Amino acid sequence: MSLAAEFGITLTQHILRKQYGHRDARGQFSQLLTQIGVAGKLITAQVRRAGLIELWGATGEINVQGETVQKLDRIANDTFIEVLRRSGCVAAMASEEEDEVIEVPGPLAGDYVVAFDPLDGSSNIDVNVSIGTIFAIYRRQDRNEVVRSDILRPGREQVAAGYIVYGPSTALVYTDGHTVDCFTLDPSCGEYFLTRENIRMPEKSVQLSINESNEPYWSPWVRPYLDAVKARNDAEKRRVSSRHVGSLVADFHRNLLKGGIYLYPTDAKTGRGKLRVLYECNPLAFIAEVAGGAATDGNRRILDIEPTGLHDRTGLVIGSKSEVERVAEFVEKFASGVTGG
Ligand code: FDP
Repeated sequence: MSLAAEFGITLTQHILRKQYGHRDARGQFSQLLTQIGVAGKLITAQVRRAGLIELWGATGEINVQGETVQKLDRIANDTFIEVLRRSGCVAAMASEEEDEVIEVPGPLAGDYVVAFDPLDGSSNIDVNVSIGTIFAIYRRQDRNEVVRSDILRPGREQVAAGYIVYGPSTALVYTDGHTVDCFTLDPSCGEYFLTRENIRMPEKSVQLSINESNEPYWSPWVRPYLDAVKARNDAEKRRVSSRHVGSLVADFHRNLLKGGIYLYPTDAKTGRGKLRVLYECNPLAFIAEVAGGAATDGNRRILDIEPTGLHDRTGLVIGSKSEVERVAEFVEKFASGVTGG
């Protein structure tokens, strides 16, 4: 076997293979996905050095070149924006780190709009725990100008979505609405290789991810739901395990591969959730659905939420379909005041 045949399929080869199935494709979508991969490599390089920079920064927050050490989430944000801006594929962007929409004017403006969280799980950066970039891709609606509805639109209109987890290895997962595929970055050659094709989220939910210290703010259905999940564990010999990284993207990635549910319920007093609709919940919900899972805010499908602001928040229940449906039963039961049984 030749050396080339021993390699896996690279991200670029996979994207091109898919593009050839669309005869009228002009290649801009493929180019955009490839450039997101490039941004992921650049951010990986920074994440891998973060511990070292932190050590240098500890002596006065100045790096070896005499510059103030920037926060990694700012670096990731600037990197993502600049790579996408130069790609020629994007007309506008919305980022967790930016108050307003970032428009790409002139000849560089492309056919797509991207909403992203440059570095999800940022409270885990300083302690060397997995973090990630999450992105949602839409086709722009008006060729001449960026309109409000290019950005503020329901997640069901996404044409692609994905995330890059910076963990023990860097993994890029994306969906084009047909399959969910995972690529792992080989640091020795700087290339992503296809490592999991057409991922299906296991129907059996074996992982439970929730920050239980939020209990004082929960709606009445949450505790009974968790008790029911745990009660079943005894009978079924510990069917689920609690696993909560505290980086949504890492928790989701694990549950996607192993089967599980992640919950960040709305605050019962304010009725507000913590997680952002446009660049956290929508892309992960799209991936979950394509992989056979589900995502709701408790009962309403995440992808049907009509956002009114760039940084709108929602409750999130995402994971194996049957488990998300079971949550909806608890929500309904407690909303209707039927609490017995
Ligand atoms: P972080 O605040 O560290 O950026 O919305 C971001 C997020 O992390 C998620 O990644 C994570 O799951 C969640 O918030 C954690 O929030 P709590 O600390 O309130 O549990």
